[in-house]
Formats: sequence, structure tokens, C-alpha cells
Amino acid sequence: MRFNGLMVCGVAACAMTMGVGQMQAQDAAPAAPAKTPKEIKVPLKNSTGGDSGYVTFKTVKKGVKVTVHLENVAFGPHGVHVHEHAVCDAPDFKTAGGHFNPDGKHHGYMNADGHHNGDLPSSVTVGEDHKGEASFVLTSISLDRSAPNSLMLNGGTSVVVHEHADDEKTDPSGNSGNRLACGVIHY
Ligand SMILES: [Cu+2]
Ligand SMILES: [Zn+2]
Repeated sequence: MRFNGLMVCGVAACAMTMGVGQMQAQDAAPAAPAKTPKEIKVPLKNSTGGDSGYVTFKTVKKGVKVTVHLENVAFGPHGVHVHEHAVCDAPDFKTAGGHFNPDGKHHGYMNADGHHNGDLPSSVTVGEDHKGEASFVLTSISLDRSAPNSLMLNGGTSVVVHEHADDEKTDPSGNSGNRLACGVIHY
């Protein structure tokens, strides 16, 4: 099963699809080049296509605020990263590739040679209700398509939720184990 770019869109465009009337249709002109969205929302699906929550990326003064909302995910801490390819092929999501890393660094915020652009500073903890939420401001990614660390570099990227915690120092993925859920970043 493949989740393609249709799963992801700017907040305004998504809201219009869902019939929410109060959002502004500021980027509705079809012929103009797509503007940089202020915020995007990326739905996460698990290996059987079930809903695993979503991640929002919002441009803020100091960088990009990433808010991870996990649902129906196993209790405990989970590594979450931006991966390099805009592909989420279930069930193993291997096609998402490695961590988004245009700066050519190593894995983890505790790695002296780190970190990958797509790393988060810590894991996201899921409670006994199978929900978890965490926010981080990253300076290593950008929503601007023309930026060297753009989330649209090479046609897009993806977000992957892993089985285990991220140790923030071990290449290539912080010993975070299998890939539980994935969402394509494309806007
Ligand atoms: Cu990952
Ligand atoms: Zn990494």
C-alpha cells in the first residue's frame, strides 16, 4: 500500500477539502507557483493503513516548530524522524529511506558529529492511552522550497515513527528499531 502526496497538503487546502468554511483560500490560484505554506499537516498511517495521528510543521521565528501527535501507538518512547524520500510503502516503510540529511552529518543530538537535519532532539513518549504529543523547534529544516534544507528537497520527504526510543547518538537511526508509521511530506 502506498500513501502518496495526496495525503498531505497545506492547512488551508486540507481544510477546504474537509469543508471547513472559515479558512482563507489565499493559495488557491492554480496557475501560480505554489507559495511556501506557513504550516503543513502530515497524517501518519501504520503498516495496515490505520490512523496513527499526525505531525504539523509550522514556520516560526526561530525555525520550524514540529508538533507530533501520536494515536493508537504502543505505550512507551518512540523515535520520530524526517526521512529522505517522499514515499511510505507499508508494511515496513523502508522506501522512506534514511534520515533527511542534506548537511551530511551523523545521527543524533548527542552525537559529536550530529545531527541529521531530520532528527528530533528527543523521542516522543506515548502513554497508556496510546496517545503522545511533543513539540520541538528545529533550525535544521525549512518549509521554503528554495532552501537547501527544504522539506521539499528532491520532491519531498517523509516522517517515520519507530518502534523504540531514539538514543540520539547511534548511527543510522538511534537504535530505534522497526518503522511503525509513516507520512509523506509533500506540499
Ligand atoms: Cu526514522
Ligand atoms: Zn538521524
